[in-house]
Amino acid sequence: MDALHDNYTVTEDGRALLKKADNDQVETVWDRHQAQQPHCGYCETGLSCRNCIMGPCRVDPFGEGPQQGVCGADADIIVARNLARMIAAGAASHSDHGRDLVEVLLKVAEGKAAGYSIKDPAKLHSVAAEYGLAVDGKDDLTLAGELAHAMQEDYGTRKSSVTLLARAPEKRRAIWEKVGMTPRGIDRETSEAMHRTHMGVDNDWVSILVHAMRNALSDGWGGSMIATEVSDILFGIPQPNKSTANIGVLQDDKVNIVVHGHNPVVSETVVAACNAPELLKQAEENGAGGINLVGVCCTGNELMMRHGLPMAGNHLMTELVLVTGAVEMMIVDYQCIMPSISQTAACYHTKMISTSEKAKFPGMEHHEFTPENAYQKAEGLVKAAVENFSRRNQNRVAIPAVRPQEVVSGLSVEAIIGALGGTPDPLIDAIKAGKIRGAVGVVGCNNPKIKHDYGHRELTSQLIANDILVLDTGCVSVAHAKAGFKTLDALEQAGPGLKEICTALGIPPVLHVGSCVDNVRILVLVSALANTLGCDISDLPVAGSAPEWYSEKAATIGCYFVASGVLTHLGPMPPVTGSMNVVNLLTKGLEDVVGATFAIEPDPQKASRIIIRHIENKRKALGLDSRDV
Ligand code: CUV
Ligand code: SF4
Repeated sequence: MDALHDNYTVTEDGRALLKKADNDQVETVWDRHQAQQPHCGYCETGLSCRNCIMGPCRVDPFGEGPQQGVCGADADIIVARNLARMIAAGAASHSDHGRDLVEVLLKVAEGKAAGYSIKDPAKLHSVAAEYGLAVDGKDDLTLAGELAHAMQEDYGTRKSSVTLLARAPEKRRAIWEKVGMTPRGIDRETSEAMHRTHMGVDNDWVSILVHAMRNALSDGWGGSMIATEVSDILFGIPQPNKSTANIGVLQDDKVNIVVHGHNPVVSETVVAACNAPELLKQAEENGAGGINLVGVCCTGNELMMRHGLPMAGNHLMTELVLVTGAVEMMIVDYQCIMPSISQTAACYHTKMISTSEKAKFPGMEHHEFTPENAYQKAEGLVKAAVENFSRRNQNRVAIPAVRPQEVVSGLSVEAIIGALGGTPDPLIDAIKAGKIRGAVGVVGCNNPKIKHDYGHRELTSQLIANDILVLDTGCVSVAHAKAGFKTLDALEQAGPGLKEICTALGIPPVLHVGSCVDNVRILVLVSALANTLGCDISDLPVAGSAPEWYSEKAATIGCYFVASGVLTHLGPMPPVTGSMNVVNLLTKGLEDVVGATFAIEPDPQKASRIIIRHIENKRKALGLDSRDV
């Protein structure tokens, strides 16, 4: 069994907990992944369709069985439609997260959201100005209301393009205009994606995919960007901070509360409640040494970025965190929350709490959070967690003895520019001088198809050793944190040029820029670099990578990176191999359309070489020195 666990994860805490899960007879995501083998080949290649009930249909990849669905759709059409629906779901998820934040902003403006406030009025003013609002002499709440309404307009269809698209370099916007990818309303593009992929609508696979890219852009430069900006306005722009990561952040003698999901709207109020003096006093009275709030997944990332909150683990660790038996309560919002986790929790004393009407789970207690009641709800939940401490079954508690790894977090674009002394110029100079070869956003999830955190660690260690600056978000950022990449000590593993520059700036070689919606911070940064250099994003020596992605949201992120001109590597293969036309378009043809493609390579070593070669080629094209790889 131990050998098997070594195949599941590269992490020490993960292996220890897999062993405990076995002893405790708790099933994990890896067990269920085994039980699914072999996966359906039609679905894996994208060749099955159930878009209508003349079907379900499938196309035989070997050319022997049927080559068309009942309606006549062939492999190209079916694969393209399936991919488009995947991207629509990802765009819908991130953009709906943004919408919830805009609604909180509006309630704050109306004085109806007692637990929230405007933490960053300067950002409120600057974003409002970008929306063309008259900001002078207006008080914060009036402006917040106007901005919320203007953002809601972006979701609809009344404009020819989403507002924040203006942040993209002019050359990039011209490309989108030319190829028909300029995103109009956020909801419009997603809704249109569903329309186009209905039986008998868009049956030109190229045109389906062009729209899918436009849909992804409506999220990247629309819904997700709004999510990040409003989070900063409401909760503050992240600034560099010190934190810790891995399972060792759970504490034996304290009330452990874990927040899980993506939207900081709920968890920010939990942070506040955990500091309430009367609750801390109650924890003591119950025999606990205090309240220990930690995060997992992207909700954890949001709180780590803004509060330096400790991080217990990423996607594949979410069940295992509960297997410690030391968690009094897990509070979830939405996205990437495996419905299995309430079964896991049922083996221990852990209380499981859902908070959003759109994300309910069997076996969880539901406590609906609204902007009006959020803080009160949070207080009530923390109180219940404190009370649950005495119900711990000490025989089943075992937190693996790993020392929490130190982490530097909070590298928002504002913080990065701050570290650079107020302008992106020092970074550009370092790139021009060849000390830093380029930058890569390593982002995305875990997937049991890939050894947990292996892809992230391997790829990133190669990149930094080759003088490439790494920015991370999502589950990758947790993997990197646990591997120790986000400390100044990690500069020992960096190439000489990267080490020199990062040492001078006092930053690690791997920068935590946030959660998955915060991938837009990378778009903002590359736009700033391109604008300063007077070039397009596709001219820059940069790339994106999702070595262990699993989710529909990650597919959408990959698409908006590529459509924005950034070569993007994917570890796991998306379900497209049933159509060589689609594969060729994604991995080659898009170069002529948007100046970037996908590169698909499960082996992180090989992937690093693809990325390094790409960066050196881009350097050459810019007239900078380039190394042979
Ligand atoms: Ni989005 S990164 S599993 S929690 S999308 Fe979720 Fe953040 Fe992947 Fe991880
Ligand atoms: Fe079959 Fe066409 Fe219906 Fe899909 S849309 S299920 S291919 S008939």
